[in-house]
Amino acid sequence: MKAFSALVALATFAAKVSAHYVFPQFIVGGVDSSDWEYNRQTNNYLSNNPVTDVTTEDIRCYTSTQSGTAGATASVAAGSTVGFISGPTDMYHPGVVNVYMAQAPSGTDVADWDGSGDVWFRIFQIPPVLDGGSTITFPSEGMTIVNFEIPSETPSGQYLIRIEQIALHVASTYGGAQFYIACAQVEVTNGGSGTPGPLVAFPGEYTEPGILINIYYPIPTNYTQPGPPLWPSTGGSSTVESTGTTTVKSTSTATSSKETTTIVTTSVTSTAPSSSATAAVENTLNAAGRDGPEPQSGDASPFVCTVSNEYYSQCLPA
Ligand SMILES: [Cu+2]
Repeated sequence: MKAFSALVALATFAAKVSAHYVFPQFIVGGVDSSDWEYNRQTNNYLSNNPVTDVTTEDIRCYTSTQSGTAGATASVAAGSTVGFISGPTDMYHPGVVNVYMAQAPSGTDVADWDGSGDVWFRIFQIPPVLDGGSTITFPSEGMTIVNFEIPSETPSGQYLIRIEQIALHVASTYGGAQFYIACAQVEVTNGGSGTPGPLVAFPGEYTEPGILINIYYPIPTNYTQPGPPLWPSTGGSSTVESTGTTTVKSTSTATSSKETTTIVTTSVTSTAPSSSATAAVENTLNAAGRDGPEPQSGDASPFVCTVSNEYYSQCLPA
């Protein structure tokens, strides 16, 4: 019986680590939706397996093998709080969260729209917490509910809202990062008069910074959250000035003790930093050596990770 119990325990553990997760539920008006009510049913609704190829259409909403675009459209007020719920498990991988929105072209019902083109702006993030190389922690790890606000400046209209958790536990080789994705269909009401941006495309936006990274050794000293600057820019609203020019400054040094700071100052007549300026910033950041080397033998990593295939891996305390 003892051997049997051990076997059951092992099987349970194996099921847990391979279960993965999806985002079937949306929260609007404080009410949890049913599964895939407002969220488009994703390819992995049964397998829960992640997207690992950033160049595929599935990096957008992960719906390529689903017929039609399931889901109703939720009415949400600008400035209100909405959310996504993961299932069947919490987001048990270490990783970062981004939330994007994209407005359907006028005259197009969002339920019939694929979200292609330079249309996505980033409104929310849960980045890692770093302390200069001693530790890196991921606040989204273990979360089940991700709440965020629809910016009050968002114009009224129909939108897709895209959530992703980028799991980074096996991200030290190209194609190792795991994207857990869902897109909800919403109609924003009582909107503002903002001009969302910068606008990016999926696929297209993601390459390596913040995605190809070894989070275990050496412990990163800084981290580039994938994606364009948040809209509206956060934490620096007092620094936004009407200067008539658009400048993008960034500071990124190997000795920085906190995450990379990107300061965006934009004029009231400019909708967004130019893409070339953004690209320059990203190139500069990439040159900081964020993609750490592979672990060395005898390193100080607290985990040993075993990759069985692209969908199954586990990291255990060394
Ligand atoms: Cu996994």
